[in-house]
Amino acid sequence: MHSYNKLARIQCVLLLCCALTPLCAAPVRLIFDTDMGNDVDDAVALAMIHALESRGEAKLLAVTITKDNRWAAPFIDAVNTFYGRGEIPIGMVRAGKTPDDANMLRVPSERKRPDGSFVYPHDLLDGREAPEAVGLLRKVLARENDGQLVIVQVGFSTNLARLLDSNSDDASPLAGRDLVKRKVRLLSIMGGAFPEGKPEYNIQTDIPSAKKLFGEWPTPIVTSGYEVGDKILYPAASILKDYSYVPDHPIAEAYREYMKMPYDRPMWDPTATLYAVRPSSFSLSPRGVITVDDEGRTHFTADDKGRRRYLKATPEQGTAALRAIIELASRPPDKLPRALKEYARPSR
Ligand SMILES: [Ca+2]
Repeated sequence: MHSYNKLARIQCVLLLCCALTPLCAAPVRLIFDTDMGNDVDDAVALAMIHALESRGEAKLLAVTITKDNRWAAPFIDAVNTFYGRGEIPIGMVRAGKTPDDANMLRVPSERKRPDGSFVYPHDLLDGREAPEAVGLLRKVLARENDGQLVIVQVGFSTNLARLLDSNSDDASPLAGRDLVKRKVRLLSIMGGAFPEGKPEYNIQTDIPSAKKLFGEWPTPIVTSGYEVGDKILYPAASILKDYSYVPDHPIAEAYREYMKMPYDRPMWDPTATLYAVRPSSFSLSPRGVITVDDEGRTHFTADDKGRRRYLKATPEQGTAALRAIIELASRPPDKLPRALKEYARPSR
């Protein structure tokens, strides 16, 4: 009896420690769905996820892409490899939106050393060789424990709307909607404008998919509207100094390729990413319903039974979020890739 009490006491103390220490919490199991290449904040968000995984706060299970350009997948594979996680599966949209080329994807993916090796090693050389995104989503969902998965969607709703409509397959006997209902705890989106505003890019680019997502997604959605990230500006100065721990950094290079430096870019996608893992970083609207109109505007109606909310940030929360985004995105990998060490030279 005595030893049983002692054990119970130890368990109690451990539980209390876990409740008080974020590091003790189980990592948030994530899928990152992105239109990588249309803006550079997706790249910052992916770097953040790697840092969150290194800190034990998150586990990146897969990346799925809604920008239908062949360089998106190689770039993401190069970033994942840089952070020591080149094995993370990458799924690609088929017949998707915005196929146009982007220097921030192509230049770092293609660039080679004088000896012919990639500056940023990767083995996925063309997005057309990557598995189709919805099939990959179904596989990953099917393997997860019920009610735990979090999906971060920072591009269009193409992949996730198709997931809802997907049929049973080898991965799971459940249809898409039922699979999502069983496995996904939260969908954290960057999209829309709240409480009202102009049509926002992620919504406007694939309006039918966004309508379906907000209307039919069977578990809670929290979305970070345009206005939240628009006030959180990543400083060009950080790109110039915080990434020089290696001579070549895929995130800094993508940033330089996206627009003429120096520029401070709004961090729309990183807000949805940060919320997914550290929800106390922001405030939330009341519960409600979100609809999307034919022009791509989002409309929120408060409703106690609703399962949609939008993010809100006080100026203090915005400042703290920016600090967290910079710290996370510029955190070095746990282990620098060998190729980078071999070529390491004094920082330029
Ligand atoms: Ca994006």
